[in-house]
Amino acid sequence: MSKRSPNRVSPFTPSPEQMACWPDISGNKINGVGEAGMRRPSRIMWHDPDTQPHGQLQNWFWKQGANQPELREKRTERQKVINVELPPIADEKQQVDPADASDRIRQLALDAGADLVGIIPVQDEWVFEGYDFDYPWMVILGVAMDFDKLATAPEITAGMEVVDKYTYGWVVARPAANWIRSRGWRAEPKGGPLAGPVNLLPAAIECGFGELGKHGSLINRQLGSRFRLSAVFTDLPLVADGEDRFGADDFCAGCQVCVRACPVDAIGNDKVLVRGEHKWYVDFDRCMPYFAETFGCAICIAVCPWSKPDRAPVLADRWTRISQRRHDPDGRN
Ligand code: B12
Repeated sequence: MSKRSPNRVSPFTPSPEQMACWPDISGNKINGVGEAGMRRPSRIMWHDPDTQPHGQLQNWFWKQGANQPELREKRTERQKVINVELPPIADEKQQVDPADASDRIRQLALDAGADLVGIIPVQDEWVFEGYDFDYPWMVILGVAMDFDKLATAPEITAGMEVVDKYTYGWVVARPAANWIRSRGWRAEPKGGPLAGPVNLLPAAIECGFGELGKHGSLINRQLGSRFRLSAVFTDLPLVADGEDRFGADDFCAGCQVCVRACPVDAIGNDKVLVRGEHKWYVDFDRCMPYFAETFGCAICIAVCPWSKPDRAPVLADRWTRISQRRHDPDGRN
């Protein structure tokens, strides 16, 4: 039986113009596939193009979008939001109780429209190679994506929703950053599309946003795979949140929806050793060519069974129980 779903756009042949932009090195090698040792991630995409082997390809991707008037307009709006100047940091550093500060930050982000907020100390192995980064804390924010728009993936409507939600990620991060600065501490908001200094997924997992799915994105117990991330980096001492596990990893092990839907077979059924961790991994060299010609694809998160509106809480409830029975059948823990 073929694992291909009937509606796959296959086979896909990338355009010669795109392929001319590809470097000789495999993106999977850059990501550290097969490496047993832990190390910082290397820059693969969405950094300064002159500092990464796939920089020319990144420029080509930007150009494709710039040729689409609607997308270009949304990108321009986003840039305006990114460019808003930060208020100065107050001269006098106020001592704020970490628990009170964390509550305040969480509330500010929620009031600004964030759907998820988590707080975590930054770990060295999350920081991309080559960045000078000296913030000890980060606040991570999640903003939900519109399911109907996402479901059009790989059409441009899904790509435009990605741009909109990147813009919104900046909007929801600014009030917390501004408040921290008004107390005399350093704080910087950081949204997409550029990667910035920190690999966000391991940080978001650690502060309770959910589990890594087979499709290489997070699965959250409320929003499934349908959300984007932004962050605030700060030196204000805060209180860390903990992980949230509810069986998504076990669910993914037995589900093949994204594997079958991926037009370019970039998603596998087995975990892969990447920089010292066995984890779900999406093949960069297969994913990227299609991504580059579909304004960011997003089929994998659109078809994920957890992404359907109202579905994630039901699945989380069910899979918490299944997973508990599987891993602790006698209920000893
Ligand atoms: C570069 C990048 C890409 C690249 C390459 C990704 C890659 N895996 O090689 C491309 C363009 C292909 C891409 C595609 C997509 N991306 Co992308 N991408 C990024 C970006 C900017 C940097 C991540 C990176 O460099 N990864 C390469 C290396 C470091 O990856 P890795 O070692 O394999 O580690 C990955 C995971 O295994 C996990 N991870 C890393 N360490 C550890 C440790 C442990 C213990 C665990 C459990 C997991 C874990 O996190 C990493 C995320 O890629 C982030 C934003 C950010 N600052 O983090 C968004 C980001 C990860 N992408 C995102 C999304 C949604 C997508 C797409 C669905 C596209 C879309 N239209 O939305 C696809 C999915 C394909 C995929 N999963 O690979 C979201 C995920 C949000 C979420 N809810 O999970 C992010 C966070 C953007 C955002 N701000 O919201 N992406």
